[in-house]
Amino acid sequence: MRSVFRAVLRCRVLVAGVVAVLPALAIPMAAPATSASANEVVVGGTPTTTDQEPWVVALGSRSRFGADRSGQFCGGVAVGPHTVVTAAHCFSTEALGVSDWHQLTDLRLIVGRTDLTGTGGEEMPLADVWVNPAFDPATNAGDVAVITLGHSLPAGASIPMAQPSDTADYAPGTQAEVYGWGDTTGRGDYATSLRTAPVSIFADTTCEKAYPGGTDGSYQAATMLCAGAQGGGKDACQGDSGGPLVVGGRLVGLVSWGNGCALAEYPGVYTRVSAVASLVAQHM
Ligand code: 4AZ
Repeated sequence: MRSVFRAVLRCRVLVAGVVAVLPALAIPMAAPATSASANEVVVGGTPTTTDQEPWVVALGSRSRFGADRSGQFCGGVAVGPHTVVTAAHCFSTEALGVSDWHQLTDLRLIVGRTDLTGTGGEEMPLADVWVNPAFDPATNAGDVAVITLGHSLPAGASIPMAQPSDTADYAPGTQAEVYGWGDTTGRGDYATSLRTAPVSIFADTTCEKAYPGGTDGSYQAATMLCAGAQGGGKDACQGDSGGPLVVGGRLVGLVSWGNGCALAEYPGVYTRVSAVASLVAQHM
């Protein structure tokens, strides 16, 4: 698998052939829909804008992912004037095609561009990237990276990270919002304009039952949380990785992994921000 998009294609071929149950590994590996996602809009429901949610940012490389959507391949979240958090797996060799992000010379952070086919907002080079050395691609635990920018983001463009003391604010059943420019159907239909979907925080026991361990990853309540909709139909998907899950104006999760997209029995899994907030703060 050489790129996110090729991986998606490969899996779609698989799906077309047989109903295969193949788990998704983080961003580069798209899981086939077992059946449910055919008519579902994944990052669902509604368009939004970077004017309304200025802390939602995109990572792009035109040379690797094509120019039509500003090269977008992952999301990210501004958490400080010079700091963006995203998923560690967005910086994997599988995603970037090179082992060191410096080699992808047109890698940019895209800020303030709701519509990726336009030229609004700004494209910024990355000054530095800290990829969590403890990220475990087998379980997907610790899926966080911190990007430092050479110059400031627009004032007011950041969102606070949830802290361990905030955990009661997103108990199971709480509504959250996920944001991104990723696949809207689970069939490789990438959005050109920013979208958001409401999802519910699920109980850790539900997440553990869905992902007891195996090739797709294994759910670890201490460092992950999971969210979805009753009956499926609302979820993050390929291309949303690294983007925000927000409750009450706080960043509680980063899109990380899951089996397919929007399937009732397989919720989306997120990096638990409160578990990595102090680690992120050390790299700000
Ligand atoms: C991915 O591959 C991915 N449905 C992101 C989110 C989910 C699955 C896969 C959750 O980037």
